[in-house]
Amino acid sequence: MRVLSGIKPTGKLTLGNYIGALKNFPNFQNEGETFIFIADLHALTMPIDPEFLRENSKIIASFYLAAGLDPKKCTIFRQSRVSEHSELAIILQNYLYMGELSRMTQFKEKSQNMNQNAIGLGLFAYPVLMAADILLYDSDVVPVGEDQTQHVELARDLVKRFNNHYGEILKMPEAKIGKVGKRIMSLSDPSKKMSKSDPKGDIFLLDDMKTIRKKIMSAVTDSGSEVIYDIENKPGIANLLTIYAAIKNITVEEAETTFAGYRYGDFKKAIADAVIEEIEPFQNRFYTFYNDPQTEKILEEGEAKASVIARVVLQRVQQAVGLR
Ligand code: ATP
Ligand code: LTN
Repeated sequence: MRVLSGIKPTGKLTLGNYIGALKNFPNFQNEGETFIFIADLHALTMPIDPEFLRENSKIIASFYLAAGLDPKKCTIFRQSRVSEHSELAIILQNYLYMGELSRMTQFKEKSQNMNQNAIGLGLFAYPVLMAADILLYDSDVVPVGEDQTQHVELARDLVKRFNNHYGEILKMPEAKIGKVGKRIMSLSDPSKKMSKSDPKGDIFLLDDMKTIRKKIMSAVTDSGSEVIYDIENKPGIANLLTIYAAIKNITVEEAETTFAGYRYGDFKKAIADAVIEEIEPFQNRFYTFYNDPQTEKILEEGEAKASVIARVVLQRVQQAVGLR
């Protein structure tokens, strides 16, 4: 079994990224051949400062290692350094259609406030490159948060279309979403996804513990007093219960039972304790890898390894379409 996923170095990673993606990645490396990359080409789809992009790529690599990814068991690399990603994307762009790309939620959300005459082609074609990322490794499983499943579905449509035309060339991938915490909401507005491009109300993974506690204690809840899991009427409380359940690897029902009869203040304090207990040692591991020159070597080795595997699939596709 092949597993592949990535995170784009667009902003400061949040607790949502940790729960929805980072925390789950290491579980896969014992089950199959795992490829985890830094989606730096995808980061260029929105305006980004070059220095920040470079720095953030290094930060994400260190997060991967801190989360427990082991370079002996898993290939970790920068997308842009494995040029096969770009080469395959250029071919695959011909098998996804403008109609379907324009219906992607992420595209609609990211482009709605932009000058409609200045939307980059890369943002529009984002799912093409993402399909190339996935298909380049004959991936079976793609662990992602809920917001990315639409892109994986599109990659699946592409496989059907392509294979119908050329025979069994591309492998059919499947998205894998964590049971708990597939969509962590913003602490300041629980109707919105916690996102790294939204500076308000999010817990960033490199926030100091005092800030994390403060953000959780001031999370938006409601005027009631019962700690129950009710997404419709108590989205703030439901979100905090989800965060707790995901961190403790329990179900939201179990979390609900744990906090039955708690007052909001005590409840929030317990959530803050749990988040800090998880994130503090994670941060310490992060800084160790961040300051270790070996981290760059790990990426370079990963890139060499990834390229060997990617080249095989790329050549298979080139052959199928008549480029070889
Ligand atoms: P941006 O705000 O720049 O679009 P993002 O915070 O959504 O970024 P991505 O790089 O798109 O982050 O996501 C990395 C991974 O984290 C993806 O698998 C995504 O599904 C997951 N993820 C992101 N936000 C959340 C969230 N709030 N809850 C759960 N998973 C999330
Ligand atoms: N779009 C993803 C990042 C990403 C990805 C991928 C995830 C780029 N290519 C391939 C899984 C598989 C995101 O926003 N997290």
